[in-house]
Amino acid sequence: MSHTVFLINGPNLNLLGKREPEIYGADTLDDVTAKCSALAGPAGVVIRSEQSNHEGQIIDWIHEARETSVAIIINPGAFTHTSVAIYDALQAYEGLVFEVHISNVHKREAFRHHSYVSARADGVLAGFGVEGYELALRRVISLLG
Ligand code: CA2
Repeated sequence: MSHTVFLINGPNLNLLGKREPEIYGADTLDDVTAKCSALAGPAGVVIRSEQSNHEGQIIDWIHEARETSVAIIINPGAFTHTSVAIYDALQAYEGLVFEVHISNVHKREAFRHHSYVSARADGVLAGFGVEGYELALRRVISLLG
């Protein structure tokens, strides 16, 4: 039986690979999804990948994941640092949660140092570029056994 892992990206990450490559690299979100799907396939995992600039949409996807997905890999973008609502939605989700940040948020402005999501996440990756998504997925696959 195949497992679904829900890859959720938050605001402005639709610009990945199109702006600020010195911070976020040259890969687009489609490239990230393709790389994760290539890694997932042989492990019997299916990737569902979505991006939204809207907090409520992200919350709706987290609720949907309660019924459909064994794990969530989430880069909540700037909502990381502001959203109690995304934290609450993740608290109601029982599967694995991995938080990914492309940049090392701890090396950046102080307002990026706190994450509401980290208090729920099973693991946090920051500063591994877009490879962080694949590293999180490797961990999910390993934990699924
Ligand atoms: O490092 C990360 O992945 C962040 O989650 C990215 C967010 C930022 O607010 C967080 O503090 C750290 C910003 C996403 C913006 O994405 C862009 C990608 C390419 C070009 C412009 C913006």
